[in-house]
Amino acid sequence: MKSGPQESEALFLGLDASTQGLKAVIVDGELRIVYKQAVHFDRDLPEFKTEGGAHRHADGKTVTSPPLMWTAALDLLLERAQADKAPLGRVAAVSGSGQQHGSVWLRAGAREALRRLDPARPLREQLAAVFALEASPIWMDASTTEQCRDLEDAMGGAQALAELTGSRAYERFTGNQIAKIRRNEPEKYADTERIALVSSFMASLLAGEYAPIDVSDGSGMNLMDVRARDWSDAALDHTGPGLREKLGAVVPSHTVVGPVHRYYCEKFGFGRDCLVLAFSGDNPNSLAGLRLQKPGDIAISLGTSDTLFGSVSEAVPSASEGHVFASPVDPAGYMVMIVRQNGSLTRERVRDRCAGEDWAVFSRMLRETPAGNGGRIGFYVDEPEITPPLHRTGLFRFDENGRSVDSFRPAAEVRAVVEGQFLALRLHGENVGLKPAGILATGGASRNEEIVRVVADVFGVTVCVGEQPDSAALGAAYRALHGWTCARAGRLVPFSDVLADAPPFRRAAEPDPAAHRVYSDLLPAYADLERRLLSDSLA
Ligand code: 5FX
Repeated sequence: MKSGPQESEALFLGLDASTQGLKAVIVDGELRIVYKQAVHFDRDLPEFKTEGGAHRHADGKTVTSPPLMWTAALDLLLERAQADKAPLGRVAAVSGSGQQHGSVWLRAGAREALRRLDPARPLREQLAAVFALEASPIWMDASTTEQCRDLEDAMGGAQALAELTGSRAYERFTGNQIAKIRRNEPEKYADTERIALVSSFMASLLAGEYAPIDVSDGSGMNLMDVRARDWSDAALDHTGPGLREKLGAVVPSHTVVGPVHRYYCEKFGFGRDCLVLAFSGDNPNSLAGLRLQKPGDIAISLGTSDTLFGSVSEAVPSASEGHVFASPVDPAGYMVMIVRQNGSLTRERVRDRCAGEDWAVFSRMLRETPAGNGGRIGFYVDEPEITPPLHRTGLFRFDENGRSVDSFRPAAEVRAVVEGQFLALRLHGENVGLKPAGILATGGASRNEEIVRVVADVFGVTVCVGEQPDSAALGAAYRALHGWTCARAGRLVPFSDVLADAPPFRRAAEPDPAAHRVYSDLLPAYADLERRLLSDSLA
């Protein structure tokens, strides 16, 4: 970043309102982290009686969180920062991240309450009465299957809805939650002046004004035309009357919401010209935090579930896999996200059964077996799979002729689980238009060199590794810097320009062209077998 003497003092705050807590990361103009703080909802705000930040209801499907807890957490976090003498006065801009899909229902009068915030009284006291719903539905909620089917029917089917909004109907997506509340609690729907996402609600607290929803988090609602980057009238009309007004505008992710409210200046020492930038969802912010700004930049997070997300230039939405969101860092681009349920725990089960519970043995078996496993293919479905939607669990193994077999020898089993996972990510990534240019592997399994080698060979690109703890909060801080830079320049500055000083990630594996060819040749057979399993699973 080019900076004058004053600018060199400027700092950028990223907040992350996740399911379990609220975090803050402050970076300087060279992207160095200068401060971190966190509030843990269960531990630090026990009066809200959450478990993992949420309330699971007796029906087993409804999951909510109290928005007043998120409100109280902001005061607590900033009090802690102030007690630590964090340099809040030098924060030039703040942006943030919220768990995706969750909604905050604000009644008539909430806007006035936000505008009138009084630094002499805590937020929770001043805002206790603004919520039309005291329990906000969050992303873990699975109670809206009926609304999902209704929406898909009304929009011409799952693929048509995906074409329009970037995803088929998902229970957790906000539009379906809105449709349920509108039907079950019409008086609360009527009483609601603004429906915010968790992200835009947190931005509203800081700005003391209703903050718009950004296009990237707005893509997780089944309500936005993902290409036009505006609400879809057809989806809105189906979901509830007057919804465009209740949702407010949907804006590019680098939009300035306004200056921080004087509440934060007087109480915590923020500068009066500190800007609030639009907040976004946690996955979009992680994309920013992992610096995946160019089409083809991908991250694969190898955790309990394996998640792939990356930047693409075209939207190729699919009803059977993944999500297409508007990009949080490129107003003309998109991001795709694919989640595979059977990740680390599935690898671990195979390790325990076949490699004496030892990762070193697991790695040796990978080293000693050939790429492509002699044509053997396995599907290890310990839990119902999300991508592809395979509800039948079990272990399904096929020999080189596509014949179902009961077992593989241990080393072939080890190779089959790893290859199967990455072939699936490649296949489903390609189905939503992903053309990888480079991969950043994160999460526990990215420390295993042999696993990373399979990733490089399956995708045919260089794999870098690097941990980026708190990537959503960090991404929000980077976006604060980006939005602030654009505001000062009076034009869109490419996100890559503000990341120019970021240290590179470590290159961990280069693809072997011969091995990559083997996988490319194997992929059609893998796709056929997967189709077979899917149709058997539906039968
Ligand atoms: C994404 O679609 C999800 O539902 C989750 O990753 C939430 O964003 C977690 F906060």
